[in-house]
Amino acid sequence: MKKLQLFIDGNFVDGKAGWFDNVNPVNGKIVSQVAHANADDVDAAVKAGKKALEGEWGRLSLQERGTLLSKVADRINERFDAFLAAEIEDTGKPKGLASAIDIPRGAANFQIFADQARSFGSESFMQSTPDGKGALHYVQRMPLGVVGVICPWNLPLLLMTWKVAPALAAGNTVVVKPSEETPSTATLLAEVMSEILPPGVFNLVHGFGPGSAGEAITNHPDISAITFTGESSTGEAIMKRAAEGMKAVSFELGGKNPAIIFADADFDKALAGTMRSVFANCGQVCLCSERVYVQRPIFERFVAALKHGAEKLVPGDPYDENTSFGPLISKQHREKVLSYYALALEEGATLVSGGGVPHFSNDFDEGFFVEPTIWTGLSEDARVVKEEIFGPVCHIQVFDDEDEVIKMANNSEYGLAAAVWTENISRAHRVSQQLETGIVWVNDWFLRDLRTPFGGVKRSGLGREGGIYSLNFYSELKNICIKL
Ligand code: NAD
Ligand code: 6OD
Repeated sequence: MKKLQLFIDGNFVDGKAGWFDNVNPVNGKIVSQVAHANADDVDAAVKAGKKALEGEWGRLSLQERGTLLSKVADRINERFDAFLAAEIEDTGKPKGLASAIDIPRGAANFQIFADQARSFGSESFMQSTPDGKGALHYVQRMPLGVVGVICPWNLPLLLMTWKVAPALAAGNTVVVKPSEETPSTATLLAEVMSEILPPGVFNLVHGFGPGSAGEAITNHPDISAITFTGESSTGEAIMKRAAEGMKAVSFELGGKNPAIIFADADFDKALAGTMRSVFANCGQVCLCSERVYVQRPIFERFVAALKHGAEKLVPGDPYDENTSFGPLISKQHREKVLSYYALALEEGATLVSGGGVPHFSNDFDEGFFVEPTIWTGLSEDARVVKEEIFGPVCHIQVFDDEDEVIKMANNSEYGLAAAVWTENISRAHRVSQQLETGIVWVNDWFLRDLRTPFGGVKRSGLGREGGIYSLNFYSELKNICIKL
C-alpha cells in the first residue's frame, strides 16, 4: 500500500498521530495510507517555516523567488502525468476535466505569480515640508511570516497552488494542509518543492480539521496568516480562532450561485454554458450554479433541453473517454447530497431528472456516484433553493422581468458568482452591476484571468485573491520616510 508522508523542513516524515486511509471515490477502495499530523508535527512545520525565513529564502530578491517559482511550474508540467493520475485517484474526476483544468492551473498558478514577483513594483510619494526640502516616502513590501494554507477537496491542486504560489512569491513560508480526502497531489508537490526550494519554505501536514492538523494550524501562535478555502461554517470557526493573536485571514467559501437566462440569450450557448455551470466536476465547484432562473418565454424549452443534456451525461471510469461525469468525493458527502434529493421531494419539488444513484454492475457500485438532478416548482424559501448542496443539482425557477430576477438572485446569504446569459449589452451591464456577488460572468462561466480579483461577498468569503490582490494579502506594507 502506498504511503503518503508529511513534508517538514525538507524531509518526508511519518505523522505522530498514525495513519488514515485515502479512498478512491470511484469504487470505495483504499488506495493509500496517509500520515496523520498532530499538533507537534504542525509545531515542527511552523518552526521550520520560521527558520527558513531567517535563512537563504529570506534573503532572496523578488526576481530570484520568481525564477524558483517558474521552475516549480515547469516541473509540474514535466510531471503532468503523475499529477494527473494522483488527482484522478483521489477525486475520480474524468481525465479530460483534470487534464484540461486541474493540472494546467496548478502549473499556471506558479507561473503567473512568478511573473508577478519579477515585475513587482512599489509606490513612492514625494511630500513637501515646511523647510522646503521635502521628504520621500516609499513602500516596502514585507512577507507576513509563516502562512497556514488550508484547502478543500474539490479542485485540490488548483486551489492549493492558487494560495501557495502568491504566498511564496511574497516571500513567506507556508504550512499547507490539503483536505483529508485529497492528499496525493499535495504530496507530489512536496516532491517538486524538495528539488527546488530551500528546506522549510514549503511544509506539508496531512490531517483533518477539528482536533487535528487543521485546528493546530489555526491555533499556532507563530502562524501569521491563514488562507482558507472551504465551507462557510468552517471559515467562521477558523476566524474565531484566528482572532487570537490577530492572524490575517483570507477566505474563499461556499456559494449558492444563480445562473440567469434571459429570453434574448443565444439559446444553445446558454444551454451549453449552464450544463457546465451546473454539472462540471459533479457540481463540486464553489462557482457552480445551483439556482437557475429562466425567463418565461423560453422556460419550458430550456427545462426540457437541460433535462436532455443531463440525461446524456455518462458516469463511470475516469479514464474512459466517453465518461463525462465523476463521483462525489466521499460516502459522507454522497449521504449529504442524497438527503437533499429526499428533502426536495418533501418540500414539494417537481423532479425533472435524476434524483437517484446510477447502477453499473461492477465495482463502481461501491463508489460515490449520484445522478445529475434537476428540480422545478419550489418556492424561493425552500431549503433546497437556499442551502449549498455541492452536488450535480439545480432548481430552475421561472421569472418575468429584470427586477424580479435580480431580487431573487440576491435573496441569498451567499454571494460568490453569477452567470448571466443575454444578447442585450445594456441589460448585461445593468443586471451584472446589481448582483450581489464577487464575480459575474456574462455569456460564459468559470472563464478565469488570474490577474483579476477573485472572492465572494456575504458568507461566500472575505478578501480577494488573484494577481496583485493576492500579493497585497500575502505582504505587509511598511512606509519608509526619508527626510531630504
Ligand atoms: P471544509 O470546510 O469541510 O474543509 C476544508 C478544509 O478545512 C479541509 O482541509 C478540512 O480538513 C479543514 N477544516 C475543517 N474544519 C476545520 C477547522 N475547524 N479548523 C481548521 N481546518 C478545518 O470544506 P470542503 O468540504 O473540503 O470543501 C467544500 C466547500 O468548500 C464548499 O462549501 C465549497 O463551496 C467551498 N469552496 C469554496 C471555494 C471558493 O473559492 N469560494 C472553492 C472551493 C470550495
Ligand atoms: O479559479 C480560481 O482561482 C478559483 N479559486 C476557483 C475556485 C473554484 C471553486 O471551487
